[in-house]
Amino acid sequence: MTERTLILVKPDGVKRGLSGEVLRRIEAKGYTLVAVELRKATPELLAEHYAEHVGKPFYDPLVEFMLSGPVLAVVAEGQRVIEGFRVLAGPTDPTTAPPGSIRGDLARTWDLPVIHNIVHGSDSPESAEREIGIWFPGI
Ligand code: YYY
Ligand code: MG
Repeated sequence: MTERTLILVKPDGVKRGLSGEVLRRIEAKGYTLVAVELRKATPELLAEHYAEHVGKPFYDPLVEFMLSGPVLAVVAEGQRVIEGFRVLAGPTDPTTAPPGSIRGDLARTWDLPVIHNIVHGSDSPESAEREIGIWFPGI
């Protein structure tokens, strides 16, 4: 089934010049780019985007990190792209994310209060619809 997902290249990825590499991997897999926009997040937008994490120990450092520079907001479309991009990204912890995945190939763990792992990808059809509405209302 064709579906859409919300992908972010986080500030670490943008700063390290990896936006093009992430887009390349999305397109090489055969997914279609529907929207791509360099954006500055806000605390309000992040409270919506990361609603499930508000109040957790890593939430404040996560927001600070996500505000530390621009993010590349992307909507991608394709067959099972929500699950498929999560596999391209790899697991949350870049140290154990397998080689071949974005996080496994391009990120490592730093001694920081929050994990820097280059990309975000929606984790379910419900999350994808909600997150696309937050970042690209009216798309
Ligand atoms: O969906 P995903 O990004 O893989 O992980 P989430 O559990 O949704 O957490 C969002 C974000 O928060 C994660 O990418 C890194 C950070 N984080 C963290 O620093 N420490 C944790 N124990 C859990 C998540
Ligand atoms: Mg998540």
